[in-house]
Amino acid sequence: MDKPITSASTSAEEVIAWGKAHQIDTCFDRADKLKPCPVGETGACCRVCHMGPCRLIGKNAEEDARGVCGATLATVAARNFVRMIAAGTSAHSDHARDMANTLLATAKGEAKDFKITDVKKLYSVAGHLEIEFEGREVNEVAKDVATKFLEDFGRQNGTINYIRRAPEKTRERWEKTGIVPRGIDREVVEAMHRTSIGVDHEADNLLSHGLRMSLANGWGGSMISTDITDILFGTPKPVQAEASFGIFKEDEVNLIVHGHEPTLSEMIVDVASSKEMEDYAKTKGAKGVNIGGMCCTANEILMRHGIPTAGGFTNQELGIMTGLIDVMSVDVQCIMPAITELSTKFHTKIVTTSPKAKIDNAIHVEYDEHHAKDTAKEIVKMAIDNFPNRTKKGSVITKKSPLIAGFSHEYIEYMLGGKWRASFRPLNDAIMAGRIRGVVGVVGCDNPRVTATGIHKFLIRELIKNDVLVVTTGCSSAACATEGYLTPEMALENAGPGLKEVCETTGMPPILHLGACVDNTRILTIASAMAAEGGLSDEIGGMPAVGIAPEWMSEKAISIGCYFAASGVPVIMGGESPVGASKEIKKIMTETWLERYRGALHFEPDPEKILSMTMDYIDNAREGLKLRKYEPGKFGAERVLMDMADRRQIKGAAHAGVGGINESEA
Ligand code: XCC
Ligand code: SF4
Repeated sequence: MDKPITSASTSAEEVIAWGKAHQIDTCFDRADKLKPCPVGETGACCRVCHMGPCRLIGKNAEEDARGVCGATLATVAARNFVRMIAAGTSAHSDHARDMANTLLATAKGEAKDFKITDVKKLYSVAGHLEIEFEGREVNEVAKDVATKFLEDFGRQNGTINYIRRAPEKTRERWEKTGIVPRGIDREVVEAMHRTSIGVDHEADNLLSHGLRMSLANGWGGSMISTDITDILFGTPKPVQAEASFGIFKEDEVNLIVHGHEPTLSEMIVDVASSKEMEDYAKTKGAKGVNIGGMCCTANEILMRHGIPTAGGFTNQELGIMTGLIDVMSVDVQCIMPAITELSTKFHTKIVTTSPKAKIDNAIHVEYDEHHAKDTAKEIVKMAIDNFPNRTKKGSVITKKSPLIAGFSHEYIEYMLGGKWRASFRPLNDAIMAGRIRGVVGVVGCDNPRVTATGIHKFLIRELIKNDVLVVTTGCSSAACATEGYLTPEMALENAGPGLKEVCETTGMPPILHLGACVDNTRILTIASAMAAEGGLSDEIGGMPAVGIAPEWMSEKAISIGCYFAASGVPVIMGGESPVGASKEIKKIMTETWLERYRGALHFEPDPEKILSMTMDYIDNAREGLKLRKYEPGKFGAERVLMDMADRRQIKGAAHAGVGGINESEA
């Protein structure tokens, strides 16, 4: 087999090797054994009706092949793609709906374990929603905010609220092409209708609706989720933490929360640190309860509490194979069903908590926001009770890396401009001067089909070396975290001289961890603020900015890629194209969308090509904006490298800046 390397992380490799020696299969082995279906992989298989499934293959499939109904390859591939957007949009938005319901229940006093933590954020959200907040009860404002958000889901006419947060020019493009989203649920239902047998057959028309639906995610569901999570649990600001398997503790109960939702995990974090639970853990011979995270649930509590992360998607099975996890509590999304079977080889208990996400052979402890703390207690107790059952078997673990995470829109603004004149001006200026060449979001999943986490790390290293500021979310940020990339030390050594200079003056690391996958919307609002600040593009399109999801696998990543493209950002997705069978579709996504929205969606498996395409987009955008031509090494070259003591100070400053926002918390 031509795939000897499975992960680009040394600690992951260690566990995988241990697994191999003990005949334990993981997603890496299964990916090797199970090659992707070549017809489905390129979008050429239609199974939307039972005259099929129709496989539109052959040398001249694009011209000649037809389904039983007469559907062309472009129709079939577009339909498949739109259904991916529908699923991805649904995942983020259904999560957002739960957040809105939790906010409403909290405001009404029905969810007693939750409270409004960040009143300042609540007010700023109320401002966006044109809800009066001055002189009103906090909970009354929160009730109105939650209600208004909930209306966005079922709205039949008009547009979703947050569309108004986009730059005017960006919005005009959507209006002109008829893709302003109405209701979140409505766009998904309409997508399922249009893609059912015998309805919409024109690829461009189908894909336009796909974009409208993705905007309902980006400027709707996901953005709502980010804002409500900030309101309930606090807007993130830099925190220090640790990552990788070394966060598991031999002498403490290890309870790992995995999935995407922050609500129950917040309660678990709270309960686990209580005296009651600590004392209880001691009765079972453990020194305490250690909480860790996986995937995006990890990102949520990492950014707000400095809870360590065991890593991203491909680390979930490996974590169990250390034999040190007493309970893995999962909520929704990106949970491999393989973990329950795997857990039987160890003492680990898998607990499912959402009525939407059960797994065979898991223990189900159902969460609802009205009894959040009780549920959390039950799970923490279960983990403690399971601690004495730990056996010695399991892979050795050798590593953990320090990190700084938690850069919200609000914090970046504060970090750049200070408390009284928070602004994106310095960032725009640095880009205009060419100190920073451009900004790239490296986001999304890690994937066992490639050298997992390797493409993320390759691209990020190259980008910062070329003076490109990197923002990261989701499992890409976990890939960075577990490898020690999210520290000023590690990154400053690798950043280009211009970027390094900016980082040194502002105390900002060159790789900013912005949060979970729903928090990609922070990138949208940051780009909008940069457009409003002036000096660069006056819309999101045309900025020297690119989005990359180099190892994507989830439908959510497709939805995210689309809302960035529609918002004006050129996006490059790694791997084979899920619409690769149709040249017509490739043309629509790259040429037509670029013309209409100044964004595009590419699929490119070759990491080197991803990098060069990214640089081309950035340099072309700079030229289009008539900015100074980027000259490598122009800035900072004469400066002496900072010594370690200086760097520590920067780290300290980033940490101390913490009190700067959220004054309203108190
Ligand atoms: Fe899932 Fe968000 Fe992908 Fe990671 S990055 S594998 S979607 S957890 Ni969103
Ligand atoms: Fe085949 Fe057309 Fe049915 Fe698709 S909709 S399965 S192409 S007959």
